[in-house]
Amino acid sequence: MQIVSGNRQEVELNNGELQYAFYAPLDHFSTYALLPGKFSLSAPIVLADRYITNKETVNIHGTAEPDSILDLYVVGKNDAPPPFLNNSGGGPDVPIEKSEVGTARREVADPKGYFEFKDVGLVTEGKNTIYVTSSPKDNPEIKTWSDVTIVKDTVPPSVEASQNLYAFSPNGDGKYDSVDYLLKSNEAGNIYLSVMSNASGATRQLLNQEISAEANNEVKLTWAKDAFQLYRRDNATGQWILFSEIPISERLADGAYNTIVYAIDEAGNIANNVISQTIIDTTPPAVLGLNADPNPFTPNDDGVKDTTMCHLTLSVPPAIFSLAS
Ligand SMILES: [Ca+2]
Ligand SMILES: [Ca+2]
Repeated sequence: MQIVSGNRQEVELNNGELQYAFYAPLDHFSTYALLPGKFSLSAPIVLADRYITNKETVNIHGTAEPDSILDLYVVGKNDAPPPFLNNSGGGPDVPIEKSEVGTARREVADPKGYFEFKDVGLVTEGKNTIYVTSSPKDNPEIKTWSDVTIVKDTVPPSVEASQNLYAFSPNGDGKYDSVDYLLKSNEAGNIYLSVMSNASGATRQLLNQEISAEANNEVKLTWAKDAFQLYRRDNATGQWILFSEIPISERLADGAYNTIVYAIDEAGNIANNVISQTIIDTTPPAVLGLNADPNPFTPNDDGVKDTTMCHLTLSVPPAIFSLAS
């Protein structure tokens, strides 16, 4: 192409396509070897190895025009956009070395267009936007770009767990046959609930359940005689809907069971444990003693020892008894 003084070359956005535009004063006739009217440069495809992370860095990779020059900008949620976004055409961008936002690095797409930026530092807790611009090797003025959002989260979730009974008797008699646990995490991720048995002095895991959870959305786990049942609330009605069931194939011994609840957020941060105890007590109360006074008594209305006072001593399990009121 013949260089003409006073010309202007730009890339313009027309109908969603970037087009190369060449302007020159036509004060004389020359023969220009112009490129076809459209200049095609596809925007890079930008991917990350993690989109929510509790790490300081992330790996960015993708594809771009083969051999194109790629610049990377990391912009924190409170930072101004990178200079090239403020550029309204003409003039080069602020050189990346002098960029005041985020960090910047440069790579070259390989002959097949693949590129990778390793260990890109995230600049802020929360949302980080990573921009990758692509320019042809010999034409840095022409730029396309894509971005990807990475959330850095180093704060552990907090989990809440409560139960409606501290002791129950899963024997199918219709009384205190199950216990409900309500579980909630303040962040999206997973809630984990394990039930440990200490029967016969050996610690054994009865249940180790991973439950996917939305932020502040309660789930309910019911421990009954034959199964652990997981319920979620129906969004429309608010009713508990049975979601899954884990059968219990053994008769569980009376005694104390520990439940341990914790949560892991989507970035992998782990909540503190909430540890609680649940007692299984299926032993019916037995009459341990009966004392009558007077004994014997003679209910014959003769006015002598017609009544008696009975004193019963019962083996009512104190835990059940206190909850029965
Ligand atoms: Ca978190
Ligand atoms: Ca019962």
